[in-house]
Amino acid sequence: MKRVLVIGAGGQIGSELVPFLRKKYGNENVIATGRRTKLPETITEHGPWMYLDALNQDSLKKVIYEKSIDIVYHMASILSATGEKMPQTAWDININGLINVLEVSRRYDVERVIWPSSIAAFGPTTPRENTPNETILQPTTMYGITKVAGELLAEYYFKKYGLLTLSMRLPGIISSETPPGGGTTDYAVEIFYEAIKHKKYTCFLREDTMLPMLYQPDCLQCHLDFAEKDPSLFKRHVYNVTGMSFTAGELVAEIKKHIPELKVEYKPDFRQEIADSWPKSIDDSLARKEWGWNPKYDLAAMTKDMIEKLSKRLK
Ligand code: AKB
Repeated sequence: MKRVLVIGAGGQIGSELVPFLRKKYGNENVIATGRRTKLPETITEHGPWMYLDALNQDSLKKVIYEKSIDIVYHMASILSATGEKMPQTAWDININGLINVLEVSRRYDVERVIWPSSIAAFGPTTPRENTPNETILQPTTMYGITKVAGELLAEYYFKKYGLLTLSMRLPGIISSETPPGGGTTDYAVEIFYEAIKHKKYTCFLREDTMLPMLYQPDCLQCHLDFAEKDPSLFKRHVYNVTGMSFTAGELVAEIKKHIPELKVEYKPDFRQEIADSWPKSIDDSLARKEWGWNPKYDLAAMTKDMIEKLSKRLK
């Protein structure tokens, strides 16, 4: 059985990725680690977990060596909006953390390192509609700069040392367990909480802002596919993935089918400029063709499922 390390297990994706991977690899074989966010009981009660700071190479070495890790998921990251407030911290966590993970992984014979990139790797000079996998990467945010640098760094470790590195360029992730923090696409999660709790929401992006998104179950499947699929299927190290694209107004209209009383105001803030520099929609045909990416959720199915899950949880 594979031994898996998840760095950043307290985050929006990590907190659901750990239980998902434990179903596949067994509770004891998936080690959850965190640094800042408290790990949820769904993680700490069912399998191994510990404090780990990816900026500390010695503690990374210790856990990868002692636990004979085969697969590393490096999920710890500062997102786009926080990155604009603290650019140097974003560089430190996103890049110095990543190079430590890559360096220790290649020294201790880790089989695969899976590290999410983002649509933030694209910028205003990239074609914004149906953005191809291979295209111009000139981001204008610090977060985006760390994603482009990270993609190149991960590929370098493959070319130089043969360490298999795989990255998906994630769009906004919509999920019902752990809210995201510090991103530009966060509105698409916040709105569900506010719609259910208060029937009103003030959106920090304009109504006509269109962004690509992905629902958590599809996101988790993508992470598992990167660990499980035959390496020969991957013809590149970075893949565009997407599940849907919608404007803030289209999301509101869809939620109103379930919660007609919802009232939304639009008050764009500094995150509007970030959103305007990103693609509206993504071409993920290479992921579909090369390793069988096949997301299940569209806007209607995601909205229905989010409202059902969150309504139960918030009660
Ligand atoms: C963000 O909004 O910063 C992230 C992302 C698209 O990578 N969700």
